[in-house]
Amino acid sequence: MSAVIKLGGSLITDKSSPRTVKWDSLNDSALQIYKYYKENNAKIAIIHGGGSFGHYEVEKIRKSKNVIDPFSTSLIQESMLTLALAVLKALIDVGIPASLHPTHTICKSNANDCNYFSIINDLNNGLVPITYGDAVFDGEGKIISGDDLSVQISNLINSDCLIFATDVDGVLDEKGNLIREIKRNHYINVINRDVFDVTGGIVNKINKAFNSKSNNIRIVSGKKIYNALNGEDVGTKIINL
Ligand code: IP8
Repeated sequence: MSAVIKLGGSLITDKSSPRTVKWDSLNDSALQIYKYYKENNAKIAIIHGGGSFGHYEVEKIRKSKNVIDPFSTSLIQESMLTLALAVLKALIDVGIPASLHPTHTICKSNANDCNYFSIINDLNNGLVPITYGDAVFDGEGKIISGDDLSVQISNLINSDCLIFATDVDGVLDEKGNLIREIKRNHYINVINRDVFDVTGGIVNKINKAFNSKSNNIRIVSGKKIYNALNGEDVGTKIINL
């Protein structure tokens, strides 16, 4: 079994407070991933988002300078590496052999322009690679979203599932009810809650998810990661046919 799991920034950080990790959610996610990993001897890649680290930093920079220059790129990278170390620690603490691959060390300008060799190599050798949404400087500062990285990695390894874990039950309609499945080209009205999400929020996430070839693509609550990995009908299923 192989799985790609994106831990959303809203799940693992407190978006109302700069640079704040939600340790309870992060530790709980780590435990669920460990359980699945152990039971299935699964190949798992973990990607995480920016939350109150990266997104906060980008917003701050955009308000004051309007461009992401080399120094700003460095500040964003530092904030994301700090969050990545927290994720690494949480995974190691529950017994997952996690290895960290900072995106700016493997990607040039976008998620299609990365060298995923070290991630694939770790996966093939029983480690659980982590990477994350990040900033790179390629003539100008650019933000690479963890959603794009997740889709790319899921396609590269032909993962059985691609799970986007968030702090809500899945994709919610305007009344706050869970949408159980979303098909390509079907018009939906969703709640877009994200006040600061420089990479586009839920609608963008759904559109990106359609690019994965996986058979089990879901946007789920962080409390249901284990269930989603086991193929249970939880959260919102993205039907990519
Ligand atoms: O939260 C964005 O990653 P995402 C990363 O996965 C930064 O879209 C640096 C804002």
